[in-house]
Amino acid sequence: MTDAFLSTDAIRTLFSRAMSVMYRNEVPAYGTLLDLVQEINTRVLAADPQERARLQNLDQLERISEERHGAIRLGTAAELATMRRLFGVMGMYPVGYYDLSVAGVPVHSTAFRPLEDAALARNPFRVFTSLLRLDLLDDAALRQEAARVLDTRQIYTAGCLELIAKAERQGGLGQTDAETFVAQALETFRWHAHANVSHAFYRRLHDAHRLVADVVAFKGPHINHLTPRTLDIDTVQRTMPQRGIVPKAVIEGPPARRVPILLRQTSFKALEEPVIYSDGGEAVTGHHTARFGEIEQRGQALTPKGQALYDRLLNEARAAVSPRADGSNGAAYMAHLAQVFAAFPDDLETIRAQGLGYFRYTPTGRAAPADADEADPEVLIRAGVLRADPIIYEDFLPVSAAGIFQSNLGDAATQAFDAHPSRASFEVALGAQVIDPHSGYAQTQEASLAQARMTMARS
Ligand code: OOG
Ligand code: NI
Repeated sequence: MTDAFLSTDAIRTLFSRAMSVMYRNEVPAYGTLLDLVQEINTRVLAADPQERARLQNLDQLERISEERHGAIRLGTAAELATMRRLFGVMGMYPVGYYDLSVAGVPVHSTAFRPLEDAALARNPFRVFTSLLRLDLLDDAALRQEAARVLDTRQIYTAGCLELIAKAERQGGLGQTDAETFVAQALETFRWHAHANVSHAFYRRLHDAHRLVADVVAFKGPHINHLTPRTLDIDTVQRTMPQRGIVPKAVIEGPPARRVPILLRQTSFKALEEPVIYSDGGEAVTGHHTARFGEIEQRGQALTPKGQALYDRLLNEARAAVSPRADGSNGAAYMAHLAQVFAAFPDDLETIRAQGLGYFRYTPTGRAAPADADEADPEVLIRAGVLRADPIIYEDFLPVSAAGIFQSNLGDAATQAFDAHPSRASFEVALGAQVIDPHSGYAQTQEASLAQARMTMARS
């Protein structure tokens, strides 16, 4: 008999904590950022007892500063298909399709994350996972050689592959297996200072695109950043330089608002790290820039209508002032962004009335009218028997992701690729369809309302 299976949530938590420890060792500046985030979170909570109580109620206080996501970049379809199975062991599934070719980055991506409310509440850790698109490069000889290098590498340990298969066969892993699985999986995400290619070939890859070198030249898809949650992103952004870390030029996403929406994120710039190339016996050393730290602050998930308004305003803001990588117009950009976003309603009543955001409905406990099971939710809210709280956004934003990529690929002029969304080919590589993010939010909203009506009808 096998011992009881560990829940996928528990395996995910073992994994995210182990990743955090490993990354702090590998990238000390990341530890500095984590300390800063923690300090500012503590300060925010001390100054705002109401927010503190709210988070305590949600049982989120203890893990407030823990990692929320990380990111990797894969080289081949086979690597992606196995990654899907690896994350499956931890209850993480591919949600959303992000085409980053539009922003000059030759990848397309998904985010592996938990789906259910309860799982997200226990540990929302996600991994933004990109697949390199060699097909977008012009140089056919380089494409071929890069594909050959990628096809001969094995990014998973034998032990990891065995335990993935065992988890699939049995429907889970016991404690001991889960611990071994996490230790083995960690090997895939570790930094390898020894490159897989010669210095000359590294240069060719790098000249084609920095990102191509980052994926092809190494033995594995090193985790390139982790991202804790901050309760005050503007303050962390401002304070980073005092701790000796260089923030990217601007905070990505919407401006600061009374009602936070979607996702705001910023990062410190990737560090130069020593690399040893494989030049047949001889050790040739050089540098590679890839790994950084990021922070995020999440707000309300938007309906397709709200998302369309967000996209329109963001495009409008960027058409007038586009943030320069050197930070020289950062303040002007942020100020202009805030101005343009004045057109996005900033109170929950209007957001609800205009159908811009998703809400979770709960009964307040006050006696409900007899027709509570069919009355208009707005009437019930006005009567004080129903409350509506914003549902938090759990996904990513393509323009923001591109900004994070770009700021960490160096400040050289961005390369243009023709927009080539190719969701179908991504799904073939993945071996599954990606899940539509909106369906989850809409379902949560509807289910909460149905549940609230049932509860009110019974009371
Ligand atoms: C991923 C960048 C995207 C985010 O938070 O939007 C991302 C990468 O640089 O590989 O992590
Ligand atoms: Ni990120």
